[in-house]
Amino acid sequence: MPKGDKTVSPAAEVMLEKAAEMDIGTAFDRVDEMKPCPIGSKGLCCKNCAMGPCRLTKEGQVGICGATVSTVAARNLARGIAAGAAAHSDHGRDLCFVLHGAATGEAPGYQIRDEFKLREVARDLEVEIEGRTKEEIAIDVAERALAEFGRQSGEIYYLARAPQKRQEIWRDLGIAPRGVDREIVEIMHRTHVGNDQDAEHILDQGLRAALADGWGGSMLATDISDILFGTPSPLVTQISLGVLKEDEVNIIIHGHEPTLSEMIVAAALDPEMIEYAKSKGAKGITLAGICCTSNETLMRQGVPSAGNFLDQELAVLTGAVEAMVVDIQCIFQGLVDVAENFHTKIITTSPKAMITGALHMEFDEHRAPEIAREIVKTAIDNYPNRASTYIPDIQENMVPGFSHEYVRYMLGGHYRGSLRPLNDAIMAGRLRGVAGVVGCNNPRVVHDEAHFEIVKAFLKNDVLVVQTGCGALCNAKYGLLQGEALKMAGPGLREICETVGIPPVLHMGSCVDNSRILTVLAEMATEGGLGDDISDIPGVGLAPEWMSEKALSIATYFVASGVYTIMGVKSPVEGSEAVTDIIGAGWEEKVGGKLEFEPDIERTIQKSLDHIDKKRAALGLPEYDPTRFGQSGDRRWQAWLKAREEGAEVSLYSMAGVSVEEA
Ligand code: NFS
Repeated sequence: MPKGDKTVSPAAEVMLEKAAEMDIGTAFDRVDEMKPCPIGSKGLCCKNCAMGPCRLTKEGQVGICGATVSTVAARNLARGIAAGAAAHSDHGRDLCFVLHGAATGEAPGYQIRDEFKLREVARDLEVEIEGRTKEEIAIDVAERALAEFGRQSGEIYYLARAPQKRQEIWRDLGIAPRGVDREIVEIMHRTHVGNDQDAEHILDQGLRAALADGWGGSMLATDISDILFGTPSPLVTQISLGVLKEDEVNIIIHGHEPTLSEMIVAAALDPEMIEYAKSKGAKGITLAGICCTSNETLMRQGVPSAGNFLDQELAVLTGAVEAMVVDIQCIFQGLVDVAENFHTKIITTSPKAMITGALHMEFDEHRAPEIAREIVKTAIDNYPNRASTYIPDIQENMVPGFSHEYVRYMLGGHYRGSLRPLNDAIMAGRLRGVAGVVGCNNPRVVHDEAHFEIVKAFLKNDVLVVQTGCGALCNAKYGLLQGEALKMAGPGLREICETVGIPPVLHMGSCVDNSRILTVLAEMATEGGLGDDISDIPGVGLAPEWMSEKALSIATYFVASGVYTIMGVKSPVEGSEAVTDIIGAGWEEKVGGKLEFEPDIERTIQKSLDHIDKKRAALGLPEYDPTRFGQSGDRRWQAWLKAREEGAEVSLYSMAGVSVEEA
């Protein structure tokens, strides 16, 4: 395997060499052995009934029921969106149950950590606040939120958080969503054999279900996580496989829901547990996260991250992991096979996700602290079984935790928190625009390469980047999520970041926290100066290494909210020109955003910058011109610095309206 062919991560590179030496297969190898089906990968295989599967290979061909290429491709895409929306939203639902239990006392160990946010959410869900205890409010919030998932008619409460114009677009198109459960069921119904057979109409329901996820299930997941575990604010932590320790019990928490991982964090910090670890010969207990569990715990608790999606098997290969504790989503079944070569225990915990061959220790929020302690103890008991280890000495600092509340606060202060300075910076041209770069890794493309290259190009071009999910973890590994990355930023972006005191790439959380990006976009649109809808903002959304159905749902709700969204890797509807047009030009005409699949990194960057510039021009903003701004201030400021360096006696006060040349 030529160097750099599989990953740009030095730590992953080292571990892949180790895997090859030990003859242990990982996803990086399996991807070579498994050639994708040329029909299914283009969206042209229909297996929705037992007359088939019908494999359509060319335009004009139809299935046994007469379904056309566009109908089949649209149905497949819609089902992908439904599955993704279901995954996010079911995660949100479980958090509602935990909030309910925390308020009634039935879920000991959980508490309401952010009462301010609880009240804010209560207001949005029309729950009475005055004269009530936080527990009383929380019970109603949890019940109202649970009812949102199954809302049969009308529209979900949080749609009101979108700009007025956006809400009207949704209503006019008939895609303002009811509860996410209902919208998902409707996709499954419509795509059953012999039902909805118009590609555009099928995909309208895709937009509606995705909106129910983004502005419903996912947004509730974010809000309720913040209420229970605290709204994130920036802190410093570390990332990459080097965070594992040679002489400590290493426990990796992997998956998505913060309910279990927060309890494991508490158990691992318990002095009694640490003593127990010492009694087994370890110096202590190290926790590290993978995937979105990592995002949840690093931004709230500062728990270091071992890496992103494709790092999961590599972490086990270190031989230094006593237990990998997983809950739901993005967990490779292959972990069990890799772990068989080591002492590592793969511990499944969710009643929704068992893996054959793994140790199942089922989680129950009613006994959460107790179960978490049992799991940590199991890991500690496994420490003496450790054989040789191989931990790459590679790690990087990162600053996660930019919740939209914190972004508002850092830009406007405590009393007048606002996004005004952000809008002003875009209007002045210091920032060319904004980009959300999110989503997975996919072994079909070089691990982390697209995330890294695209974000570096954005920084150079004065585009402020926000990241979530495995994309955020990727660039954290390469040092972009810290102040030092400012050296890669263009002059205007650098100036803004230096003034506010932020890195040029903002970590906004896990994948359900893409809802935080929606909130920021909605506030930017209503703040003034950048039009009056999300689709007016000079910004783009990208998922350059996507692989999951969740990513399809996220992309679709961004598009439905007005964002031009580009996904990498390959198009799942490549086989249908008609469907490619519907989600492209068709959706752009309907909702102002479009969905494109673009595997080429350079073209992705160019398309993104062109779109940002097009939106700037439509708003009548000055053309982007990096020469107008200095490294640390505008040209006048630079001139002043230079004059001082040369020994000139120029007062800073003379800067007010008077150029240095004049002074
Ligand atoms: Ni998102 Fe998070 Fe990662 Fe992709 Fe999986 S962990 S929910 S789906 S792989 S970004």
